[in-house]
Amino acid sequence: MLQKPKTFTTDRLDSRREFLAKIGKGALLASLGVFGAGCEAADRGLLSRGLLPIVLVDAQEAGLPKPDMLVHSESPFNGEFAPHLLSDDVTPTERHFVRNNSGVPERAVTKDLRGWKLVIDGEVHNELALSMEDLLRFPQVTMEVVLECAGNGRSLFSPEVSGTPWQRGAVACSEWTGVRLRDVLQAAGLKPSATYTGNYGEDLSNDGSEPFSRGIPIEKAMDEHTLIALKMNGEVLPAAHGFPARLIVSGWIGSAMQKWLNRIWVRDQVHDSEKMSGYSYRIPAYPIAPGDKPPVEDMQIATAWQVKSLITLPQPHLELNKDTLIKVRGHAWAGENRIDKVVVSTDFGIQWQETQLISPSNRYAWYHWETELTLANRGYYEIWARAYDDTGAAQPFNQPWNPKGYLGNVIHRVPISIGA
Ligand SMILES: Nc1nc2c(c(=O)[nH]1)N[C@H]1C(S)=C(S)[C@@H](COP(=O)(O)O)O[C@H]1N2
Ligand SMILES: [Mo]
Repeated sequence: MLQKPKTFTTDRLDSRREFLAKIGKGALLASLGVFGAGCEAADRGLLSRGLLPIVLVDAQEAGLPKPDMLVHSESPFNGEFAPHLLSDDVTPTERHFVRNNSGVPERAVTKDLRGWKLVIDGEVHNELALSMEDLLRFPQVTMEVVLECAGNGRSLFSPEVSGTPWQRGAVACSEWTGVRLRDVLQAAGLKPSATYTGNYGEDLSNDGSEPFSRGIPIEKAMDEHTLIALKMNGEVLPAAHGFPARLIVSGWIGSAMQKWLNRIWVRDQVHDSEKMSGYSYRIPAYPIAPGDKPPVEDMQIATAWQVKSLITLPQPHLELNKDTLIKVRGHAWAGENRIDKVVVSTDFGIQWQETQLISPSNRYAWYHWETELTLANRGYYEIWARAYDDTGAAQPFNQPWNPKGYLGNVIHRVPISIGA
Protein backbone atom coordinates (compact mmCIF):
# COMPACT_ATOMS: atom_id res chain seq x y z
CA MET A 1 0.00 0.00 0.00
CA LEU A 2 1.17 3.46 -0.81
CA GLN A 3 1.66 5.61 2.24
CA LYS A 4 -0.23 8.80 1.56
CA PRO A 5 2.29 11.48 0.60
CA LYS A 6 1.66 14.84 2.16
CA THR A 7 0.85 16.43 -1.16
CA PHE A 8 -1.94 14.13 -2.29
CA THR A 9 -4.53 16.23 -4.02
CA THR A 10 -7.76 15.02 -2.45
CA ASP A 11 -6.30 15.40 0.98
CA ARG A 12 -4.79 18.72 0.06
CA LEU A 13 -7.98 20.22 -1.36
CA ASP A 14 -10.15 19.20 1.56
CA SER A 15 -7.69 20.37 4.15
CA ARG A 16 -7.03 23.58 2.28
CA ARG A 17 -10.72 24.44 2.14
CA GLU A 18 -11.16 23.71 5.85
CA PHE A 19 -7.98 25.56 6.61
CA LEU A 20 -8.97 28.69 4.71
CA ALA A 21 -12.42 28.67 6.25
CA LYS A 22 -10.88 28.50 9.70
CA ILE A 23 -8.16 31.08 9.49
CA GLY A 24 -8.97 33.42 6.62
CA LYS A 25 -6.63 35.30 4.36
CA GLY A 26 -4.64 37.27 6.98
CA ALA A 27 -3.34 34.18 8.63
CA LEU A 28 -2.64 32.68 5.26
CA LEU A 29 -0.42 35.60 4.30
CA ALA A 30 1.26 35.42 7.68
CA SER A 31 1.90 31.76 7.10
CA LEU A 32 3.56 32.67 3.83
CA GLY A 33 6.03 34.74 5.76
CA VAL A 34 4.76 37.95 4.17
CA PHE A 35 4.45 39.65 7.55
CA GLY A 36 7.93 38.88 8.72
CA ALA A 37 9.57 36.51 11.11
CA GLY A 38 7.95 34.13 13.52
CA CYS A 39 6.07 32.34 10.81
CA GLU A 40 8.80 29.99 9.76
CA ALA A 41 7.38 26.96 11.54
CA ALA A 42 3.87 27.54 10.31
CA ASP A 43 5.17 28.27 6.86
CA ARG A 44 7.16 25.10 6.64
CA GLY A 45 4.46 22.89 8.06
CA LEU A 46 1.71 24.23 5.85
CA LEU A 47 3.71 24.18 2.69
CA SER A 48 5.05 20.72 3.11
CA ARG A 49 1.46 19.62 3.64
CA GLY A 50 0.37 21.40 0.49
CA LEU A 51 -2.20 23.55 2.28
CA LEU A 52 -1.52 26.69 0.31
CA PRO A 53 -3.47 27.33 -2.85
CA ILE A 54 -1.64 26.22 -5.97
CA VAL A 55 -3.03 27.68 -9.15
CA LEU A 56 -2.29 26.08 -12.48
CA VAL A 57 -2.21 28.28 -15.53
CA ASP A 58 -2.73 27.38 -19.15
CA ALA A 59 -0.12 27.08 -21.86
CA GLN A 60 -0.40 30.66 -23.21
CA GLU A 61 0.46 32.17 -19.83
CA ALA A 62 3.54 29.97 -19.71
CA GLY A 63 4.69 31.33 -23.09
CA LEU A 64 3.57 28.28 -25.08
CA PRO A 65 3.57 27.19 -27.79
CA LYS A 66 7.07 28.22 -28.78
CA PRO A 67 7.48 29.43 -32.41
CA ASP A 68 7.65 26.59 -34.99
CA MET A 69 6.59 23.99 -32.45
CA LEU A 70 4.64 20.92 -33.50
CA VAL A 71 1.89 20.98 -30.86
CA HIS A 72 0.38 17.63 -29.87
CA SER A 73 -1.96 18.96 -27.17
CA GLU A 74 -2.75 22.29 -25.50
CA SER A 75 -4.01 21.05 -22.15
CA PRO A 76 -1.88 19.48 -20.86
CA PHE A 77 0.65 21.08 -23.19
CA ASN A 78 2.88 18.82 -25.27
CA GLY A 79 5.00 20.05 -28.18
CA GLU A 80 8.19 19.16 -30.05
CA PHE A 81 10.39 20.42 -32.90
CA ALA A 82 11.28 18.90 -36.26
CA PRO A 83 14.81 17.39 -36.23
CA HIS A 84 16.22 19.95 -38.68
CA LEU A 85 15.38 22.65 -36.10
CA LEU A 86 17.49 20.83 -33.49
CA SER A 87 20.87 21.31 -35.16
CA ASP A 88 22.46 23.37 -32.35
CA ASP A 89 25.17 21.67 -30.30
CA VAL A 90 23.51 23.03 -27.17
CA THR A 91 19.75 23.27 -27.61
CA PRO A 92 18.51 26.82 -27.08
CA THR A 93 15.57 27.10 -24.69
CA GLU A 94 13.26 28.15 -27.52
CA ARG A 95 13.88 24.79 -29.22
CA HIS A 96 13.47 22.53 -26.18
CA PHE A 97 10.38 20.34 -26.35
CA VAL A 98 7.78 20.59 -23.58
CA ARG A 99 6.03 17.64 -21.97
CA ASN A 100 3.44 18.35 -19.30
CA ASN A 101 1.16 15.89 -17.56
CA SER A 102 -0.96 18.68 -16.08
CA GLY A 103 -0.89 22.51 -15.96
CA VAL A 104 1.96 24.91 -15.19
CA PRO A 105 1.96 26.26 -11.61
CA GLU A 106 1.22 30.00 -11.52
CA ARG A 107 4.38 30.57 -9.48
CA ALA A 108 6.46 29.42 -12.44
CA VAL A 109 5.03 32.32 -14.44
CA THR A 110 5.03 35.03 -11.73
CA LYS A 111 8.48 33.89 -10.51
CA ASP A 112 7.22 34.61 -7.00
CA LEU A 113 9.27 32.55 -4.55
CA ARG A 114 7.29 33.46 -1.44
CA GLY A 115 6.24 30.31 0.31
CA TRP A 116 8.32 28.04 -1.91
CA LYS A 117 10.48 25.46 -0.17
CA LEU A 118 12.06 22.25 -1.28
CA VAL A 119 11.24 19.68 1.39
CA ILE A 120 13.50 16.65 1.91
CA ASP A 121 11.80 14.15 4.19
CA GLY A 122 11.33 10.46 4.81
CA GLU A 123 14.39 8.28 5.51
CA VAL A 124 16.64 11.16 6.57
CA HIS A 125 18.10 12.18 9.91
CA ASN A 126 17.26 15.88 9.44
CA GLU A 127 14.16 16.82 7.52
CA LEU A 128 14.97 19.90 5.43
CA ALA A 129 12.84 22.69 4.00
CA LEU A 130 15.21 24.61 1.75
CA SER A 131 14.55 28.07 0.36
CA MET A 132 16.14 29.26 -2.87
CA GLU A 133 18.81 31.09 -0.82
CA ASP A 134 19.56 27.84 0.98
CA LEU A 135 19.98 26.00 -2.32
CA LEU A 136 22.21 28.72 -3.72
CA ARG A 137 24.57 28.19 -0.78
CA PHE A 138 25.48 24.71 -2.06
CA PRO A 139 28.20 24.43 -4.73
CA GLN A 140 26.70 25.18 -8.16
CA VAL A 141 27.63 22.96 -11.09
CA THR A 142 26.89 23.30 -14.80
CA MET A 143 26.60 20.53 -17.39
CA GLU A 144 25.00 19.82 -20.75
CA VAL A 145 22.55 16.95 -20.44
CA VAL A 146 20.32 15.17 -22.94
CA LEU A 147 16.69 15.28 -21.85
CA GLU A 148 14.45 12.93 -23.81
CA CYS A 149 10.88 11.87 -23.16
CA ALA A 150 10.52 8.09 -22.78
CA GLY A 151 7.80 8.30 -25.43
CA ASN A 152 9.96 10.04 -28.04
CA GLY A 153 9.51 8.12 -31.31
CA ARG A 154 6.18 6.63 -30.18
CA SER A 155 4.52 7.47 -33.52
CA LEU A 156 6.93 5.01 -35.18
CA PHE A 157 5.55 2.01 -33.27
CA SER A 158 3.46 -0.49 -35.18
CA PRO A 159 0.82 -1.48 -34.20
CA GLU A 160 -0.01 2.00 -32.96
CA VAL A 161 0.18 2.65 -29.21
CA SER A 162 -1.75 5.19 -27.12
CA GLY A 163 -0.12 8.31 -25.69
CA THR A 164 1.31 11.54 -27.12
CA PRO A 165 2.37 10.64 -30.70
CA TRP A 166 5.88 12.03 -30.45
CA GLN A 167 7.87 11.91 -33.65
CA ARG A 168 11.62 12.38 -33.12
CA GLY A 169 11.77 15.80 -31.51
CA ALA A 170 11.02 15.13 -27.83
CA VAL A 171 14.74 15.33 -27.16
CA ALA A 172 17.16 18.18 -26.49
CA CYS A 173 20.52 18.87 -24.91
CA SER A 174 20.56 22.13 -22.98
CA GLU A 175 22.96 23.39 -20.35
CA TRP A 176 21.73 22.95 -16.78
CA THR A 177 23.09 24.64 -13.66
CA GLY A 178 22.24 23.76 -10.10
CA VAL A 179 23.07 21.80 -7.02
CA ARG A 180 24.07 18.16 -6.87
CA LEU A 181 21.19 16.20 -5.38
CA ARG A 182 23.82 14.22 -3.49
CA ASP A 183 24.98 17.33 -1.60
CA VAL A 184 21.43 18.05 -0.47
CA LEU A 185 20.77 14.42 0.52
CA GLN A 186 24.04 14.39 2.46
CA ALA A 187 22.97 17.55 4.29
CA ALA A 188 19.75 15.78 5.22
CA GLY A 189 21.70 12.69 6.29
CA LEU A 190 20.41 9.52 4.65
CA LYS A 191 19.35 6.72 6.97
CA PRO A 192 20.63 3.24 6.06
CA SER A 193 17.04 2.43 5.07
CA ALA A 194 17.08 5.03 2.26
CA THR A 195 16.31 3.12 -0.95
CA TYR A 196 14.58 5.35 -3.46
CA THR A 197 13.31 8.90 -3.91
CA GLY A 198 9.70 9.91 -4.48
CA ASN A 199 9.75 13.23 -6.33
CA TYR A 200 6.90 15.73 -6.25
CA GLY A 201 6.21 19.01 -8.02
CA GLU A 202 3.77 21.88 -7.69
CA ASP A 203 1.72 20.97 -10.77
CA LEU A 204 -0.97 19.21 -8.79
CA SER A 205 -4.03 18.33 -10.82
CA ASN A 206 -7.35 19.76 -9.69
CA ASP A 207 -9.46 16.70 -10.29
CA GLY A 208 -8.36 14.74 -7.25
CA SER A 209 -6.19 12.41 -9.28
CA GLU A 210 -2.78 11.39 -8.03
CA PRO A 211 -0.15 13.98 -9.00
CA PHE A 212 2.61 13.20 -11.49
CA SER A 213 5.35 11.73 -9.32
CA ARG A 214 8.25 9.49 -10.12
CA GLY A 215 11.42 8.48 -8.29
CA ILE A 216 14.95 7.18 -8.73
CA PRO A 217 17.08 4.67 -6.82
CA ILE A 218 19.31 6.20 -4.12
CA GLU A 219 22.45 5.16 -6.05
CA LYS A 220 21.33 7.29 -9.02
CA ALA A 221 20.26 10.12 -6.71
CA MET A 222 23.81 10.09 -5.25
CA ASP A 223 25.46 10.16 -8.69
CA GLU A 224 27.45 13.36 -9.23
CA HIS A 225 25.55 13.96 -12.49
CA THR A 226 22.13 14.08 -10.84
CA LEU A 227 21.17 17.71 -10.24
CA ILE A 228 18.54 19.91 -8.74
CA ALA A 229 18.70 22.37 -11.64
CA LEU A 230 17.95 26.02 -10.97
CA LYS A 231 19.02 27.39 -14.35
CA MET A 232 18.66 26.40 -18.00
CA ASN A 233 21.09 27.81 -20.56
CA GLY A 234 22.27 30.39 -18.02
CA GLU A 235 18.84 31.79 -17.07
CA VAL A 236 16.49 30.94 -14.19
CA LEU A 237 14.28 28.05 -15.28
CA PRO A 238 11.54 29.06 -17.71
CA ALA A 239 7.96 28.45 -16.52
CA ALA A 240 7.46 25.52 -18.88
CA HIS A 241 10.67 23.82 -17.79
CA GLY A 242 10.07 23.75 -14.05
CA PHE A 243 10.76 27.06 -12.29
CA PRO A 244 12.07 27.32 -9.60
CA ALA A 245 13.75 23.87 -9.50
CA ARG A 246 13.73 20.60 -11.40
CA LEU A 247 15.63 17.35 -11.36
CA ILE A 248 18.16 16.49 -14.05
CA VAL A 249 18.84 12.75 -13.96
CA SER A 250 21.58 12.35 -16.54
CA GLY A 251 21.11 9.56 -19.06
CA TRP A 252 17.65 8.60 -17.81
CA ILE A 253 14.22 9.10 -19.33
CA GLY A 254 12.73 12.59 -19.04
CA SER A 255 9.96 11.58 -16.66
CA ALA A 256 12.59 11.08 -13.94
CA MET A 257 13.37 14.80 -14.17
CA GLN A 258 10.58 16.22 -11.98
CA LYS A 259 9.72 19.84 -12.78
CA TRP A 260 8.42 22.49 -10.33
CA LEU A 261 10.08 20.32 -7.69
CA ASN A 262 9.01 20.95 -4.09
CA ARG A 263 9.47 17.66 -2.30
CA ILE A 264 11.82 14.71 -2.32
CA TRP A 265 10.44 11.97 -0.15
CA VAL A 266 13.25 9.54 0.63
CA ARG A 267 11.68 6.13 0.82
CA ASP A 268 12.64 2.74 2.25
CA GLN A 269 11.25 0.95 -0.79
CA VAL A 270 10.87 1.49 -4.53
CA HIS A 271 8.58 4.50 -5.04
CA ASP A 272 5.13 3.10 -5.78
CA SER A 273 3.21 6.09 -7.11
CA GLU A 274 0.84 5.58 -10.01
CA LYS A 275 3.48 6.69 -12.55
CA MET A 276 5.90 4.07 -11.22
CA SER A 277 3.33 1.26 -11.43
CA GLY A 278 1.33 -0.81 -13.90
CA TYR A 279 2.27 -0.02 -17.48
CA SER A 280 3.36 3.59 -16.79
CA TYR A 281 7.00 4.21 -17.71
CA ARG A 282 7.54 0.47 -17.55
CA ILE A 283 8.70 -1.92 -20.24
CA PRO A 284 8.47 -5.69 -20.63
CA ALA A 285 11.31 -7.66 -19.00
CA TYR A 286 11.73 -9.67 -22.24
CA PRO A 287 11.01 -9.08 -25.95
CA ILE A 288 7.32 -9.44 -26.83
CA ALA A 289 5.39 -9.84 -30.08
CA PRO A 290 4.07 -6.55 -31.49
CA GLY A 291 0.62 -5.92 -30.01
CA ASP A 292 1.05 -8.30 -27.04
CA LYS A 293 0.46 -7.11 -23.49
CA PRO A 294 2.55 -9.02 -20.98
CA PRO A 295 1.18 -9.50 -17.45
CA VAL A 296 1.89 -6.49 -15.26
CA GLU A 297 4.32 -8.44 -13.05
CA ASP A 298 6.56 -8.87 -16.12
CA MET A 299 6.91 -5.10 -16.53
CA GLN A 300 9.97 -3.29 -15.16
CA ILE A 301 10.70 0.38 -14.55
CA ALA A 302 12.24 2.20 -17.54
CA THR A 303 15.47 3.91 -16.46
CA ALA A 304 18.31 4.90 -18.84
CA TRP A 305 17.83 5.70 -22.52
CA GLN A 306 19.42 3.44 -25.15
CA VAL A 307 21.69 4.24 -28.08
CA LYS A 308 20.17 6.67 -30.55
CA SER A 309 20.95 9.29 -33.19
CA LEU A 310 19.23 12.13 -34.98
CA ILE A 311 19.89 13.55 -38.46
CA THR A 312 19.58 17.32 -38.30
CA LEU A 313 20.94 18.02 -41.82
CA PRO A 314 19.74 17.73 -44.56
CA GLN A 315 16.12 18.59 -44.02
CA PRO A 316 13.72 15.90 -45.34
CA HIS A 317 12.43 16.07 -48.92
CA LEU A 318 15.16 18.37 -50.10
CA GLU A 319 15.94 18.25 -53.81
CA LEU A 320 19.70 18.23 -54.42
CA ASN A 321 21.98 18.04 -57.43
CA LYS A 322 23.95 15.00 -58.49
CA ASP A 323 27.71 14.96 -57.97
CA THR A 324 27.59 17.81 -55.46
CA LEU A 325 28.73 17.45 -51.86
CA ILE A 326 25.86 16.80 -49.50
CA LYS A 327 26.63 17.72 -45.92
CA VAL A 328 25.05 15.33 -43.43
CA ARG A 329 25.12 15.96 -39.70
CA GLY A 330 23.42 15.23 -36.44
CA HIS A 331 23.71 14.15 -32.81
CA ALA A 332 24.05 10.81 -31.01
CA TRP A 333 23.63 9.74 -27.39
CA ALA A 334 23.37 6.50 -25.45
CA GLY A 335 21.88 6.93 -21.96
CA GLU A 336 24.59 5.93 -19.50
CA ASN A 337 26.89 4.55 -22.20
CA ARG A 338 29.23 6.31 -24.58
CA ILE A 339 28.92 6.58 -28.35
CA ASP A 340 31.44 4.52 -30.27
CA LYS A 341 30.57 5.47 -33.86
CA VAL A 342 27.83 6.69 -36.14
CA VAL A 343 27.50 5.34 -39.69
CA VAL A 344 25.29 6.48 -42.55
CA SER A 345 23.82 4.72 -45.58
CA THR A 346 22.07 5.96 -48.73
CA ASP A 347 21.17 2.53 -50.14
CA PHE A 348 18.77 1.19 -47.50
CA GLY A 349 21.48 -0.21 -45.28
CA ILE A 350 23.57 -2.24 -47.73
CA GLN A 351 26.68 -0.07 -47.52
CA TRP A 352 27.64 2.14 -44.62
CA GLN A 353 30.03 5.05 -44.38
CA GLU A 354 31.61 6.08 -41.09
CA THR A 355 31.09 9.69 -39.98
CA GLN A 356 33.36 12.03 -38.07
CA LEU A 357 32.42 11.87 -34.41
CA ILE A 358 32.83 14.94 -32.21
CA SER A 359 32.96 14.25 -28.49
CA PRO A 360 30.57 16.10 -26.20
CA SER A 361 31.68 18.85 -23.82
CA ASN A 362 30.95 16.64 -20.84
CA ARG A 363 29.62 13.20 -20.04
CA TYR A 364 25.83 12.90 -20.70
CA ALA A 365 25.79 15.64 -23.33
CA TRP A 366 25.09 14.46 -26.85
CA TYR A 367 27.84 13.74 -29.38
CA HIS A 368 27.85 15.40 -32.78
CA TRP A 369 28.69 13.69 -36.04
CA GLU A 370 29.09 14.85 -39.61
CA THR A 371 30.08 13.60 -43.03
CA GLU A 372 29.78 14.46 -46.71
CA LEU A 373 28.17 12.36 -49.45
CA THR A 374 27.81 12.55 -53.18
CA LEU A 375 25.20 10.74 -55.24
CA ALA A 376 25.94 10.16 -58.91
CA ASN A 377 22.46 9.26 -60.12
CA ARG A 378 19.12 11.03 -60.10
CA GLY A 379 16.36 9.51 -58.04
CA TYR A 380 14.91 8.93 -54.58
CA TYR A 381 17.26 8.24 -51.67
CA GLU A 382 17.05 7.95 -47.93
CA ILE A 383 19.85 8.96 -45.64
CA TRP A 384 19.96 6.56 -42.72
CA ALA A 385 22.01 7.08 -39.57
CA ARG A 386 22.95 4.33 -37.15
CA ALA A 387 24.75 4.90 -33.83
CA TYR A 388 26.72 2.27 -31.90
CA ASP A 389 27.57 2.55 -28.23
CA ASP A 390 30.61 1.31 -26.31
CA THR A 391 28.79 -1.85 -25.21
CA GLY A 392 28.39 -2.86 -28.88
CA ALA A 393 24.67 -2.05 -28.93
CA ALA A 394 23.39 -0.31 -32.06
CA GLN A 395 20.11 1.13 -33.26
CA PRO A 396 17.64 -1.40 -34.70
CA PHE A 397 16.35 -1.36 -38.30
CA ASN A 398 12.83 -2.03 -37.10
CA GLN A 399 11.29 -0.75 -33.91
CA PRO A 400 10.95 -3.44 -31.21
CA TRP A 401 7.50 -3.08 -29.68
CA ASN A 402 6.24 -2.44 -26.14
CA PRO A 403 2.70 -1.58 -25.00
CA LYS A 404 3.24 2.14 -24.33
CA GLY A 405 5.77 2.94 -27.04
CA TYR A 406 8.71 3.74 -24.77
CA LEU A 407 12.44 3.99 -25.57
CA GLY A 408 11.95 3.94 -29.34
CA ASN A 409 15.35 4.11 -31.04
CA VAL A 410 14.80 2.81 -34.57
CA ILE A 411 17.31 4.33 -37.03
CA HIS A 412 16.41 7.74 -38.41
CA ARG A 413 15.71 7.94 -42.16
CA VAL A 414 15.65 11.21 -44.09
CA PRO A 415 14.25 11.09 -47.64
CA ILE A 416 15.87 13.31 -50.30
CA SER A 417 15.77 13.43 -54.07
CA ILE A 418 18.53 14.01 -56.59
CA GLY A 419 17.51 15.92 -59.69
CA ALA A 420 18.44 15.10 -63.23
N1 LIG B 1 6.17 18.06 -12.19
C1 LIG B 1 6.31 17.49 -13.39
N2 LIG B 1 7.52 17.10 -13.79
C2 LIG B 1 7.69 16.53 -15.00
C3 LIG B 1 6.58 16.28 -15.85
C4 LIG B 1 5.31 16.72 -15.41
O1 LIG B 1 4.29 16.57 -16.10
N3 LIG B 1 5.21 17.30 -14.17
N4 LIG B 1 6.79 15.65 -17.06
C5 LIG B 1 7.98 14.79 -17.12
C6 LIG B 1 8.25 14.24 -18.43
S1 LIG B 1 7.32 12.89 -18.86
C7 LIG B 1 9.26 14.71 -19.22
S2 LIG B 1 9.67 13.97 -20.68
C8 LIG B 1 10.04 15.91 -18.83
C9 LIG B 1 9.92 16.97 -19.90
O2 LIG B 1 10.68 18.11 -19.57
P1 LIG B 1 10.54 19.44 -20.43
O3 LIG B 1 9.09 19.80 -20.52
O4 LIG B 1 11.36 20.45 -19.72
O5 LIG B 1 11.07 19.14 -21.80
O6 LIG B 1 9.61 16.47 -17.59
C10 LIG B 1 9.22 15.53 -16.62
N5 LIG B 1 8.93 16.19 -15.38
MO1 LIG C 1 8.22 12.02 -20.78
